[in-house]
Amino acid sequence: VENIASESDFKTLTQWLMANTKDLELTVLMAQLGLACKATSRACAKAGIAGLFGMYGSENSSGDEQKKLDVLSNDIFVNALVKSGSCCVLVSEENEEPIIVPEEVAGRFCVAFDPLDGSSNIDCNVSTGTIFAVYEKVSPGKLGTVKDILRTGNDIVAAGYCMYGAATELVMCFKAGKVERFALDPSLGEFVHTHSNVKIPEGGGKKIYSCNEGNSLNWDESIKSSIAFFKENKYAARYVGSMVSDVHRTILYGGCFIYPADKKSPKGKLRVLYEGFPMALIVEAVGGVASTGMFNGSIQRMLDLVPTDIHERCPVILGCPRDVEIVLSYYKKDA
Ligand code: AHM
Ligand code: MG
Repeated sequence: VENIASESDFKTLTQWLMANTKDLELTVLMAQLGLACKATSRACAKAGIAGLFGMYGSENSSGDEQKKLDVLSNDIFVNALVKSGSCCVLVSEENEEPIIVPEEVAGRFCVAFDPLDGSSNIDCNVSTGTIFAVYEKVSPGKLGTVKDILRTGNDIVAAGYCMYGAATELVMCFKAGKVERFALDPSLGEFVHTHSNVKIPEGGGKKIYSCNEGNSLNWDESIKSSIAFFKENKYAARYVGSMVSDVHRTILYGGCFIYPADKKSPKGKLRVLYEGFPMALIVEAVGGVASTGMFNGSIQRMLDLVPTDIHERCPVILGCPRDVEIVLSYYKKDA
């Protein structure tokens, strides 16, 4: 449902949250996530002027070298979430260990996030994004534990992403709910609600496949056959290299996004908790499919995975049912 805001009648993220969540603590948390997205958007927009491009000079949890904007955006999210009083455990791509929030300021929720995904695109001003998943604490007491967040994707209570592109857009969804779209109005400094109940195009939309074909020599036969099928059927190739942008396009235009396991990376590249799960939840909620493809001996629905490590990886095959089913059918045939 399109709901383009007029100059005199619009709904901000805070107004939308107050009208649509009965849970005050969750409202506070989502508003703080929105605030951190705005601060990150501001940092990306003025990076060239403020000297924020380039390396920071250290490595993150996965051994990737950190950029200045990786570190800054991580600080923005950690500070906003700890101060919100609504979180007990934070897992960030940029922190090797989970952050256990001190008891005095702890709340009910656990958040896994990648503060600035698409690092390779930062310095040349190509779109990046933030991805997040929210769980509700299950262990007793005020202090959270890592077990509160090492859970299947089916337990997620809210998930979303923010894209720092030509416009800054926030897309989010509460468990089993509708997917909502907000755009940052820079002059107002507020996220304004633009679309309700976002759906992937019926029938699959544009014929687009999205993957890093530079890895194709390492792919398994099923992925090779799938991409060959897409080419034979006149699909277009589109790959930004920022998961948020590639998934956002897939949701709005259709097609599929693939980051498979391959000979070099038998678990794939993307991380379960703060890349795979939140995107899988959103993609399913818009009517798409999110799978791992053949992984550990079977084809698995991504949200059914149970991570045992906070930085665990998984292969990702997601998008419209038309195209994901093609990939899965090759996996079934080759099994
Ligand atoms: P990052 O978290 O280090 O930025 O890596 C994640 C990104 C995703 O945004 C994107 O889908 C993928 O890595 C691109 O990887 P590649 O450069 O191998 O194609
Ligand atoms: Mg990432």
